[in-house]
Formats: sequence, C-alpha cells, structure tokens
Amino acid sequence: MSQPALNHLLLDEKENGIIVVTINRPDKLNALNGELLEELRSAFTYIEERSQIKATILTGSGDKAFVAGADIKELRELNRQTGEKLSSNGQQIFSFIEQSSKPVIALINGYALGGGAELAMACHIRIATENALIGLPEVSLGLIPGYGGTQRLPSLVGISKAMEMILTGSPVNAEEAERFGLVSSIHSSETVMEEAVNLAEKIIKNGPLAVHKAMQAVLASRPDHGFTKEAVLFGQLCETEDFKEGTSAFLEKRKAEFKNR
Ligand code: CO8
Repeated sequence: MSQPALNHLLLDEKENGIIVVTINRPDKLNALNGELLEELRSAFTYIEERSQIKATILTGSGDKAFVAGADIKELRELNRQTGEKLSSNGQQIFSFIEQSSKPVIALINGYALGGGAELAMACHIRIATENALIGLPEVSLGLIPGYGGTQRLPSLVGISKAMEMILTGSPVNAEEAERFGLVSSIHSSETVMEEAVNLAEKIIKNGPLAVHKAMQAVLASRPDHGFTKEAVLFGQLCETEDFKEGTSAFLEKRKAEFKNR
C-alpha cells in the first residue's frame, strides 16, 4: 500500500512503527480548509490499514501553530444548509480519528484554536509546548465550535470551565491547560518530539488489541448525543448577520460589531 497523495499533510513513517503527520499550511497557521480535512481522512485511512504503523503523532508545521482553526475565508461562504453539512462532515472525520484502533498523540506546538483545538481533543493524548495556546474563539466570529468541541471539551475539563472557555472565547496557556486536564504534559519545543516518541513507544510495547479495547472503553465514558445538535446550531448561526460580520471582521482585520440578528 502506498501513501496517499497529499498537498497539505506531511507523512513521516519511522521504522519503529510510529508515523508523524504534520499539518503543513504554515503561511495560514495551518488553518483547516476543506481539502485539508479530506486529506486527514485519507491519511488516517492509510494509517488504519497499514499494519506496520502502530501509533501516530499529529502536529503542525512551524513553531507558531498546531492549527489556528477552520479556514475562516471558507467559512464566510456558508449558509444554514452547507454550514450544518460541513460541521457534520468534520465531526465524522474527527470521530474517525478518535475511533482509530491505534493511539494518536496530538503534539500541540503553539496555537490550537477553534477547529484546531477540536482536532487535538479528538486525539487520544495531548502534549504541548510551553508556547501552546488552546481555545475555542468561535463566539468572537458569531459562531460556535462545530467540530465536536462543545461535546469533547466538557468531558475533558468539566462543564463550568468548558462554558467559560466557549462563552468567553479566551484561550488557556499550556500551564492552565495542564492544570485543567486538557493536556497531559508540557515540554520545551526542543524536546517535545522526543517526548512524544517516548510516549508512543511506551504504548506500543503493550498488546495492540488491549490498547485498542482500552481506548474504546475510555471513550465509552463520554455521552455522544450532542454532536447532531451542535451541527444543527452551527448551521443556524451561518444564516445570521452576526456570523457574516464576525468572519468578515477577522478577514478585514478589524473589530466585529455584532447586532444580535
Ligand atoms: N483561517 C484562515 N486564515 C487564518 C486563520 C484561520 N483560522 N488563522 C490565521 N490565518 C491567517 C491570517 O489571515 C494570516 O493570513 P495573511 O498573512 O494572508 O493575512 C496568516 O494566517 C497569519 O495570521 P496572523 O497574521 O493573524 O498571525 P498573528 O500572529 O497576528 O495572529 C492568531 C495569530 C491570534 C492565531 C490569529 O491568526 C487568529 O486569531 N486566527 C484566527 C483564530 C480563530 O478564530 N480560529 C477559529 C476559527 S473558526 C473555527 O475554527 C470553527 C471550527 C468549526 C467549524 C465547523 C464547520 C465548518
């Protein structure tokens, strides 16, 4: 089986059974456009099918960002129907990553915002660099998280902190993220990849069937009934003036003026 052709992802398959997947759109802080999302699906399908691969490390290129969110330029074009559809399609891709039979470690090297935080939360373990900033700023664009963030964040940090993060849109730094249980450890940017590899090696020494069943059992602790609701609500916001204003303001590099309609 050969690697899929990819424009925005780099796949580095090591001999020890670990693959490093790097999201590679550094000029846009690795923002997730539609093509990139589909490439994530292809890459994780390849990883699932290739028996030599035992664990994945997912990171962003450059030292500034893991992923700065969904591509706001593409979001601006959405309407109610396409918004709901895109949200539910992204949810499916992230759930596919979460349901992978092999562990996925998110190495958060800088900004993990919006869809980027949601992608990291769909991974099984998150570790961060000291400069990581993790948050769900969608409300500042007149939106809500639409790739499962409203469902995964509360199960990681509890309802009150999740509400605070989602309603203020303010990010947490690496230390706060570790304190709230959003990441499991923090490392310098020089050592973080080595730490991720050590962690993956420790896991893949164990029985792969047991590792897979353990991940399934842990994930079964989270209720999954809110994902559809999140996509519907996301779609509803895509037909509001506030959403047009929020996304336009970001692209025009100005402050949004919301009108509550
Ligand atoms: N989308 C598109 N372009 C982006 C994004 C993004 N999310 N983030 C950064 N960029 C671009 C900038 O526009 C800029 O491009 P250009 O050079 O062409 O002007 C380039 O990346 C570099 O960014 P900045 O100049 O802004 O870099 P700064 O260091 O000044 O700031 C920040 C870094 C603070 C990260 C800033 O870029 C920022 O605030 N980015 C947006 C963060 C954000 O709001 N993310 C959430 C997006 S919404 C979302 O993720 C929804 C997910 C759910 C979708 C569900 C269904 C569709």
